[in-house]
Amino acid sequence: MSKSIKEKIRKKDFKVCVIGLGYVGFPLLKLLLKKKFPAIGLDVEKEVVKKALDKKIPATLDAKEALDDSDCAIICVPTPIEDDRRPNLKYVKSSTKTISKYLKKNCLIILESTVAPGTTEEILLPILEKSGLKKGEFYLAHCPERIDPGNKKWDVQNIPRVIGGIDEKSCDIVYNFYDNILDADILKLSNPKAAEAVKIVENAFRDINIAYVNELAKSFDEFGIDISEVIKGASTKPFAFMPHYPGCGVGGHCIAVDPYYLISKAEKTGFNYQFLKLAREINNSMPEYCVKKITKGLNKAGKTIKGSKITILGLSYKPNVNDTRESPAFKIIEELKKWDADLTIFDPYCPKLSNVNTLKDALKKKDCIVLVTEHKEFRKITPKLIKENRIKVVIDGRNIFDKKKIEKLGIIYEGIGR
Ligand code: SAJ
Repeated sequence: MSKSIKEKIRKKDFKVCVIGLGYVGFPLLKLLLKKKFPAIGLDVEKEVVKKALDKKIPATLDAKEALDDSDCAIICVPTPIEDDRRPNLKYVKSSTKTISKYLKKNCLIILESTVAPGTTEEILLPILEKSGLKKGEFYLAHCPERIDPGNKKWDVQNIPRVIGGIDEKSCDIVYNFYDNILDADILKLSNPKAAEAVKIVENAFRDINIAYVNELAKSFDEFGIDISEVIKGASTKPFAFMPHYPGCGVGGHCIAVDPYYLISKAEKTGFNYQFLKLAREINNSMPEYCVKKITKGLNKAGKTIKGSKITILGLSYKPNVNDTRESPAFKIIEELKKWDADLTIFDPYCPKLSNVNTLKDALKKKDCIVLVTEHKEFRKITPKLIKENRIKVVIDGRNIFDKKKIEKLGIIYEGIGR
């Protein structure tokens, strides 16, 4: 049977439904269509489906239309964390229940959303078996997404992937499927848990490394060491060092979220991830640390937060995108508001959340500017421009400005670790 499925895949006589048309599902759907698969997108948001249809991309709100005659369903829905930082699987569960209604023998079900190890076998498989089909009568695997929003070099087609199937046939057929759409290496792992763990381990690795330099930055502020030059120096080592950079916080729906999947999974078994938790604690402390630097900088100018005109530059969690999920900017703003700050907010990628819409207005007649997101537009802010606007204090939340030149103009500069 798997031979004929592989034949169907090879001939592109293989209908694929992509569930969830966000930053993961939409590029995947476009790639499937580019590779001439009869593919269709399924989403619950009218706007999302309309956007796809406006671009002549087949999409629907109707599960029957999307799934009834599909040979494969790929789940690319969000897996956020709750306020108590526990994983929220409601979208994964509801998508799987929908698939289960239309599940037929020999269908492929692939979970790409990031989940805790064990989710595919412990949550998805039982829901799919409610269809009446049993394990072995359909194919189920986890293939974690690795989309990096804004990355020009690595995209859905060329990013290497890993696959873990609930059985060997599932792994083999899903491997064959991806091999027909990707131009990238694909590694087969022994089970879904390993594949689920890969994604979280790679992102927790990044979180830990960022926490490492964030803690160093706090200490270097005490010691009068410029962490930027230390990282630059350490990066001259041609092996065994991987630079990460301190900042006013770690945002986004990957790095700031994924470690909690492992942490909450481990709590069920009584294991305590001290290291992961400490990294999250340090990174979550950075917005408050940034506010401390704002206070310090203003005090040096004989001012306090209350009564000072402060501009927040950037709301997105990372440069040159308009994604504000888990962004440290909001924690910084919340903290400053507690001190009655007179705030101007400017993010060129988030006009609706800004209260000015030009850099000129963001800088005009301000006492202090706080760089939170290193958008390319903010790299135009030269020491000369800062001086011309008679700004007294610069808080460099991403250490991108020229400290020496700014201080030479008699302007107070506070970075994160410099
Ligand atoms: N950040 C730091 N210091 C650093 C790097 C990042 O403070 O050295 C902060 C950023 O400002 C941001 C947050 O961490 O607030 C996350 O930044 P990110 O560059 O990791 O961006 P993400 O969240 O989009 O991460 C994605 C991830 N991709 C996937 O999960 C598929 C991650 O695995 C990638 O490593 C990352 O992109 C990347 O390298 O761009």
